[in-house]
Parts: sequence; structure tokens; C-alpha cells
Amino acid sequence: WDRCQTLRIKGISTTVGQEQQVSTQEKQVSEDLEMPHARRETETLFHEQPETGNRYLEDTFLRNYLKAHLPPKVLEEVHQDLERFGNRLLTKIHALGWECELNPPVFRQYDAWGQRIDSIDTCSAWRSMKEISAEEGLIAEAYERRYSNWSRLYQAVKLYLFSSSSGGFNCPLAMTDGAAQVIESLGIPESLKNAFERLTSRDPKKFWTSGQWMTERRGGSDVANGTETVARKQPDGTYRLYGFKWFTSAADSDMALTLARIADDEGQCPQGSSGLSLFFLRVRDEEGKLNSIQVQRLKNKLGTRQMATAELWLQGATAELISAEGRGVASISNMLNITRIHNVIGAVASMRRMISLSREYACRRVAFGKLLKDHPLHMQTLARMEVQVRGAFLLMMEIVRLLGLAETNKASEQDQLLLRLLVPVAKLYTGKQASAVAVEAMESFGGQGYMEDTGLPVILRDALVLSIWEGTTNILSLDVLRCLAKSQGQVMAVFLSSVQKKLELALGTAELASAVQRMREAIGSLTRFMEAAGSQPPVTMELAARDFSYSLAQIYTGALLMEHAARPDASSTDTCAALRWCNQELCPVAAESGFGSYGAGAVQWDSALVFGGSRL
Ligand code: UCC
Repeated sequence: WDRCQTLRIKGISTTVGQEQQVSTQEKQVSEDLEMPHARRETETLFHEQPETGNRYLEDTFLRNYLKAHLPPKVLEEVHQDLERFGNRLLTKIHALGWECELNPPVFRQYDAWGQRIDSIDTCSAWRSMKEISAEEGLIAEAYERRYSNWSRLYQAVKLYLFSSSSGGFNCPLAMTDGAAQVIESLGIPESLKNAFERLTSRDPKKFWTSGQWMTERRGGSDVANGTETVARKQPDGTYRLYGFKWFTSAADSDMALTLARIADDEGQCPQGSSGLSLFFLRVRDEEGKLNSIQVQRLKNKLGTRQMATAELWLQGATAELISAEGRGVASISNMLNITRIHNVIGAVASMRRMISLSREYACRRVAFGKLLKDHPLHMQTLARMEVQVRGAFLLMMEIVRLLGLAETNKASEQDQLLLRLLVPVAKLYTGKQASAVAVEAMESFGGQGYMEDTGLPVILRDALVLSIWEGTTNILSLDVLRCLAKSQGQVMAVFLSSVQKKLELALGTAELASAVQRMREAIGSLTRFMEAAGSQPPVTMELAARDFSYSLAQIYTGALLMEHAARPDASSTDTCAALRWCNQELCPVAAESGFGSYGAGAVQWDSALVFGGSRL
């Protein structure tokens, strides 16, 4: 075939009587075939597809972390399971994830006879993901607590490995975990026992997933003012919900937690945050009939297309009140904190995936006469991403370590405060990191990175939502301030003392001295900023909120990288990562001297800049 093609390309026809001529030309062609030419190079490119192996075994950084932190017995058992799971991901689950991407959910509003059915049809791979999630205990592990406080960390590691092959199933898992946590925090009331058992079941036939319906048409961030859904009490004590939920992720879930305002006898509803209560509802009954819910349509999203996000009309859906009246936001915040942690896991996983693929590609792809891995500038780019993912990974592990302590009543008050602070900090910071790393890593493949069928654009698209859902960067920055205010500054004292302890560990390692010095300077700048901000009008902290949160993320991550590099069996690359991290501006909020960007005058300047005001 090759020869025929080449003959045709060269305009050689093989008509009768021309055999001799053709034979000479053929000889020339076969000689040509020995030489490299454009088509052959295209064929070579086909063989450059980056292949990764067992995700757990290949992740040395993860394995070193587990070795350093887990008790030996736990490590031994967990190691075996993770190695097995890594193989399952490689040989089976990853392909299912791709199938989910290729077969997104389809909404059928009517059947062939005009009956309204509102069916969200998912592909078989998506349904397999649900079964696998149950079998692997991706939720159960955290609630069985067979490894006490380490169970949560172990579950997080499995989710981290699973995430970028899950075909978007990490989203329903996040909400399922959040719902289980809310129910557990309520003491697992009798009426919710069945739901809790199903959410935390390892039996695929029993396992349920949950939705988290918080967003309505008037707003997703401003839940207090955006929620219009009304709950009407029924004689049997249940409620009927009426309203419109604008984004309901994983709308094929079995149940949901949602917010609504309880109407009084006159039909009046209390407004604001204190008017919101939390409800549990089943999406469908045992026969599969929707619970007085109509699906308006599925969302047409940039990414996470594997997963159905729907607009839902609640037209008297039967629900159960599960919080105290008016305590809806506080109650659902348990769910939010869990889904935000899952967001962090998803962010770190997508960065790790992109970098692993970039690394593999660099070992196969030749440019300018040598492999990409032998081009110093290319490797510098990859190394910078590697430092980012290492830092984000340690921040993720710190949070799930603290969560594990909190859930097993082993957390001190300081641990709990630190956890409350680090969740929004990590969510906002890793969400941004994931987008930046995904874009950078995509570029490391050249034009190939931009091709849909490489799967790389999917990772990028899915990463872009990580800084949007579960609270945007600014909303979470304001949550950080809320958390500071609520603890009356105590949380900052805990933060600084935790950083200090980690720095002390690093003091014994001479190579880290310059990083320790830079961290101390950053802590000094942060402290001075906070003292000075205390005497400024409230708008100052609001304007500084994002830079302040970034500063917390960068300082804490630096401390974690140093702690990791100060382990007795740390490698020189651990030291290098810590040094490089600390070489950046660690406290951006202090870089704005004299409150130029945060003072009251800045508000006018910001508007003028944005709207092109004449003051400029
Ligand atoms: O649902 C969505 C998509 C689902 C997909 C999930 C998949 C993710 C997995 C990824 C895997 C890769 S997106 C919708 C998400 N929506 C949000 O995130 C909402 C964003 N807005 C906020 O977070 C706001 O800050 C609000 C809604 C929490 C603000 O409401 P309020 O009413 O103004 O809040 P308050 O008044 O400040 O707080 C009310 C109470 C307070 O407690 P008390 O009354 O005891 O003082 C707060 O301390 O709630 C408490 N609270 C919290 N407690 C508020 N936030 C928290 C928190 N984060 N942790 C603990």
C-alpha cells in the first residue's frame, strides 16, 4: 500500500506497456522510501502518544508522603489496596472515563407518545462509575473509619487517584460525601438512617449519590438573597417545595439536600439568610417517578460535560426538614466544606495528570534533534509546574489530615480553627493553580495539546470550573475574612503558630536556611499588614481579601514544603522544591505598600480603570 501511495503521489501510472519505465521509477521510489519524508514523520508522531502506568506506583511524592505520615500497619494495608486500585484505574476505569466523555447525558423530555418523561439518560460507563465508587468504598471508607483518623486521608488519596479518570463522577461523589457528612453531623436521625447507609454503602445495588441544590436564578454566590424556593408544611409533618433550581449538578442523583424558605400560615416567608432551612428529598420514588419535579433542560457547559447539570422545577416535591428552622446555611456549610475539599482533590489530581502526561511526552518527542526532556528551557517549565503540584498536594493532605482528626474527635480547638481557615484558602488557591497548570501543560504538547482527541482539552475544560463552582475565588476570599472575624483573630494566631512550628523543623536542615529566612520575612510582612489594616476602614480588608488569601496559601504551602524537605529521608528534590517555592513573592498582600490598592480611594480608581473614566 505504501508503494502504491507513493507511486500515486509521484504521478506514476501503471498502464499497460509502461512496465519497464515503471520498474525504473519504482526502484527510485523504493530508495526514496528508505529516506525520511513528511509522511513517515507523521507516522512516527503517531507513536509519541504519552502513556502513563500505575498512577499510584508512579507517584513517588504521594508514596513518600504516606510513608512519612501513616502508621506502619496502616501503610502496609493501604499500600496494597492502592497498588491494586492503581492497576484497576489503568486497565479498566480510565477507559470508562473516556467513554463518559464521548457519551454525555441526553435529556428526553417526552416519550414517543407525547407523555412527559423528563428522562436523563446516562451512558453505561457512567453507571459503571457508580458501581465502582461503591465497590472501592470511595465514600464508605471515610465513614467506616477502620483506620481511625487516617481513614479520611486514605479516602482522599483514592479520590485523588480516581479523579482524573472518573469521567466526571468525582462531582456526584463530592456531593454524596457532603450529604453523608451533614447527616452524620445531625446525629443520623432515624428518618435519614436509610439515606446515610446508602450514601456510605459498598454495595453497588444499594449505593446512592446525592445532589446539592443551592443555586437559583437570582444567584449562586448570594444564597441568602437568591433563594426563592418556598416550603409548605403538610399535615403529616413533611413539606412540599416549590421553586426553581438553576444549576443542579449530577441531576441523575438519587437524593438531594436543598435550601428553602418555610412559609407561614399566611404564605409569608422570612427573608435573608436566617429565613433559610435545609431539606432532604428523594429525586424519584421506587418506581422511578420524579418527586413532583420537572426537568426544564440540561445545561450546555464548557466542561464537565460527562455529568448532567439540569434546571429543575420543584412543583410540590415532598421533602423533609433536616435543620433547625432558619439554620439552613449553617447546616449546609458542612456539605460545602466537604465539596470544597473534593474540589481541592480534583484540582491537585488534574495538575498531577497533566504534568505526568507532559513528562511522558518529553521523554518521547524529538524536536531540534533531541528529546524534549533534553531541552533545558522545556524542563524548567515542567519543573515549575511540578513545584506547584507538590505544594498543592501537601496543602490537600494537610486538610484531609485535619479533617480526619476532627471527625474522630481527636482535633484540638486549634486544629479545628486551622481546618476552617485552610478549606477556603486551599479551594480558592488550588482552583487557580489547576487552570494555570492545565494551560501551561497543554502548551508543552505544542499543537497536539490543542487536539480534542488527545483528551488534553477535556482536562483543561474540566479544570476551569474548579475556581467557579463551590464558591468563586472572591466569595471564598470573603469567607476567609468571615472566618477571621468569627474567631476574633484567634484563627490567625493558630495559623502563624502552625507555620512557625514547621519552620522550626526546617531549621535543622542547612540547605533550607535561605527559604526559612524568606518565610520569616513573609510572616513579618503579613503580621505588619494585619496590624496596619486594623486601623483602616472595612473596605480595606475587603479589597485585600484575595491577595490576603493568596498570601496565606503561599506561606502555608511554603511551610509544608519545608516540613516535607526536613524529613530524615527527604531527597534533594524535596529541598529544591521548597527553595523554589519560597523564592516567589510569598506575601503579595504586603507588596501593595501604603494601601494604594486597598484604600478607600482605590474603589474609585478601580471603577475609573474598568469603565474608562475621565479621571485617568
Ligand atoms: O452546588 C454547586 C455545584 C455542585 C457541584 C459540586 C462539585 C464539587 C466537586 C468537585 C470535584 C472535582 S455550586 C454552588 C455552590 N455554592 C456556594 O458555594 C455558595 C457560595 N456562597 C457562599 O459560600 C457564601 O459565603 C454563603 C452562601 C455561605 C453566605 O451566606 P450567608 O447567609 O451570608 O452566610 P453567613 O451569614 O455568613 O453564615 C451563616 C452561618 C454562620 O453560622 P452562625 O450563624 O452560627 O454564625 C456561618 O458561620 O453559616 C456559617 N458558615 C459556615 N460555617 C457559612 N459558611 C461557612 C463555612 N464555609 N464553614 C462553616
